[in-house]
Amino acid sequence: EKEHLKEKDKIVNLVNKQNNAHNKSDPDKMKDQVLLTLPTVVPQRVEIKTNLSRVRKSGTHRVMPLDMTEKPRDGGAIGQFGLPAVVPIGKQEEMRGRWNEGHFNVYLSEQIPVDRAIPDTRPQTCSENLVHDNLPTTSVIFCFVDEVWSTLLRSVHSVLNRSPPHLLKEIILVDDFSSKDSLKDNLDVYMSQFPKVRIIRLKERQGLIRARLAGAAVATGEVLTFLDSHIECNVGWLEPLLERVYMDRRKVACPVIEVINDKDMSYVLVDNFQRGIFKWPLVFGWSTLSEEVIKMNKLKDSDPIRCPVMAGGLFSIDRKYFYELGTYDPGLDVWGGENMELSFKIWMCGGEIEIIPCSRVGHIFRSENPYKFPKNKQKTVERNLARVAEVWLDEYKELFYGHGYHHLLDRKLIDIGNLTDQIQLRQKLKCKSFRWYLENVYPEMDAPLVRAQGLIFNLGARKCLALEKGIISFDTCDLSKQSQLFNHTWMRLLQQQQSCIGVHSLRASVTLEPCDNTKSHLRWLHKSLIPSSALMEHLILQHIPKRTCLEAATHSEGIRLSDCDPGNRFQKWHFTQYFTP
Ligand code: LR7
Ligand code: MN
Repeated sequence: EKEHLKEKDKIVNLVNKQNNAHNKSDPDKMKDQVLLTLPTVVPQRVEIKTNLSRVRKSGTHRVMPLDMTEKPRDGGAIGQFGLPAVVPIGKQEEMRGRWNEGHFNVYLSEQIPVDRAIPDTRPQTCSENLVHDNLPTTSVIFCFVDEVWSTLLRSVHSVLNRSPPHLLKEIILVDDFSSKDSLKDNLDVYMSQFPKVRIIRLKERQGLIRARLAGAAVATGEVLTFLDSHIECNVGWLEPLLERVYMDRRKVACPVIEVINDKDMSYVLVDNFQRGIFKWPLVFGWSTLSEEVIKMNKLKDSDPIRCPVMAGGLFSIDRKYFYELGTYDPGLDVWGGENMELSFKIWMCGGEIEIIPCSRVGHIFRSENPYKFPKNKQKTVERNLARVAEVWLDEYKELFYGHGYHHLLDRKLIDIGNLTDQIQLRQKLKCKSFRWYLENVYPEMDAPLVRAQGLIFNLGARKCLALEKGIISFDTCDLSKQSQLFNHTWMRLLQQQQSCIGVHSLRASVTLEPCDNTKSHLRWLHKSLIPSSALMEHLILQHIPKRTCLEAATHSEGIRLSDCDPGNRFQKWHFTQYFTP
């Protein structure tokens, strides 16, 4: 109950902090905004009109009206207005045959107009929001590899059709060495009708991280807007993002990511009040703010939501700020982890990440990547995450490695590359610690630095382990004695200060060694030998396949290794305090 209340307070604090921070933007601009309520002050603001009916008024642009929802080019087409499309009976096989081209319904995507209308899913309250009329321009960057043709076009059209022309400086398509020649030739021809679209071709596969950097390098807009290449921008998507960046250049603004159904291509709106979070070992996820928090803070569904981490693919960032932050770690390969890297960098080095509910973009979520990884996918992502952990997590990197990534610590087997530049960058920017990040940005995160701590009590001997003058022995349990206090760390070390309990390689006897996270012979699993039991009892030496348990030696007052035996009380150990279930 108490814990629960503490949790609640933490969340409330966070949201309060969030709300305060909202008002802490650039003081000049805040003043500007206040002044704007007086009619005599010049800068004008434009209202983003929100109309919640499916249909929105069309613009006047001759080639591609700003928004085509009222009178779409082909009102009767399938998938029009974001409605589910159906594959005719006779086409089922063709549909299945083409699925793997993109790991979604490629057949249907081709039938749906490239400029279809989708429902305007913005919350009603967005209509009360105003934006400045002198917003910065943006370069929209799509990088892609072997993207499905129809989907790529729909992504580009949605930007062309639903972005105010004066704010859209250019669209940069970065082809990350696609293998299909047809895609290449057709794209050149097709895009030549749009002066704002530029195509960049990478000479070898770089992966999305370096592909984005290649796009950013040639961008001329004041703000960079990155998008995945299988998206549909919704009505009014751009202005609220640019408004946020304009108000404070250290704000990184993300749209709400809605779902384009991979099976029927329908546009599905998502729940409000979701934020991007991560769980160990650095796994991205969504989490909904609780009713309570929303009520207590009187959050409107159009209020920006601060996010500990971003999903990764869709965001606007001030171009110069992106470079001040040192962009992405260019040592990250192909896919994965870059969203964590940039998120930690932004927060720890003075910026903020927000989801802007008045900006909405649909994304096709696919079950598999439709392109090949030059190396194995898992290994690529792991290596990327290890780079992120080493540069940004400080002492908390043990939580990352300790959640299933021990093997990454063996640098003889896994080369994560040189990190000097990244570490120097963090120092140069005087970024805050990961502890600060956890306490201030993501206090709900469970991040105990060790798995268990305190006395290590032996059930058979009814005494506690003690370490005195470099010798391991038993003593009457006493919490006030430093010599009896140990940690069971995330690397599974049994640690007291710099000393760890290990095993002599030849004699198989218990010894003390300087702690070293890379040494597997110092790792002890703490668990029950009875399969269904939740109790942690036996301390099992991990590196010996035969499973050897730590046992209190009844006569000698010492400890030894023995074959594991679920019934032996002298092999059962308990710590004073556990941080893991
Ligand atoms: O080698 C590559 N080169 C590329 O150019 C690999 C990919 N790409 C392109 C690809 O064509 C696509 O346009 O990069 C873009 C992202 O790749 P996806 O669509 O395969 O990624 P995803 O949507 O599965 O994954 C999410 O996490 C990625 C981690 O690296 C990126 O950050 C993606 O941008 C990100 N997508 C989103 O945030 C959309 C919402 C998904 C969620 C949650
Ligand atoms: Mn994607």
